[in-house]
Amino acid sequence: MTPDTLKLYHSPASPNSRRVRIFLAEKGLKVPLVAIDLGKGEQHSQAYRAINPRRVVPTLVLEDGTAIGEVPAIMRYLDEAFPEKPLLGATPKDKGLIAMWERRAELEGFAAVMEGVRNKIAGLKGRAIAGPHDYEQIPALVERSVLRVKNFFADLNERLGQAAGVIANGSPDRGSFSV
Ligand SMILES: N[C@@H](CCC(=O)N[C@@H](CS)C(=O)NCC(=O)O)C(=O)O
Repeated sequence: MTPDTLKLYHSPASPNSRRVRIFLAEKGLKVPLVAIDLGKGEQHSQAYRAINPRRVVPTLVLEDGTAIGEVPAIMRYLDEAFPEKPLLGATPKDKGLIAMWERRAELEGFAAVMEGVRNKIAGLKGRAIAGPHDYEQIPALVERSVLRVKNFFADLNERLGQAAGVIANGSPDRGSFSV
């Protein structure tokens, strides 16, 4: 199997799609891209729903038609299918540490930003949560989201300071570099 037999359904402006495009670039993989226009609501079309009933991007489609949604799942598939340059860890310890930092960054940083954006911008009225169901915005969540993001960056800075120490001490540990 080669990367050109895969297809990544994505949107150029979507942060979740971007995570996968960055991952592909870091691994040096060229996967054919199919753009879904979220502004025009293409994610809700019958054609796209047949690929991903959750109506979100990104989706990775394999040669046999299997569709994998959810960014961490797509990254996991790519890292295991093309193991030459593992980005998610090569040993059980590294895999565990990287999964831990990845999940923290997603839950505490990425989700916090998304909560603020989706509850604020006019274009997402009635669509406060991506997916097959419509949810009204809750403006009060925006202020809390700003605080969550601030705290996330402060915590991240502290972590990066510790990781810099690990690098300086000459004991490289890939898990320490995953955020
Ligand atoms: N949990 C999903 C989230 C995917 C998601 O929220 N994608 C957004 C773009 S960043 C989307 O497709 N939004 C469509 C919409 O808002 O209707 C993942 O990890 O892939």
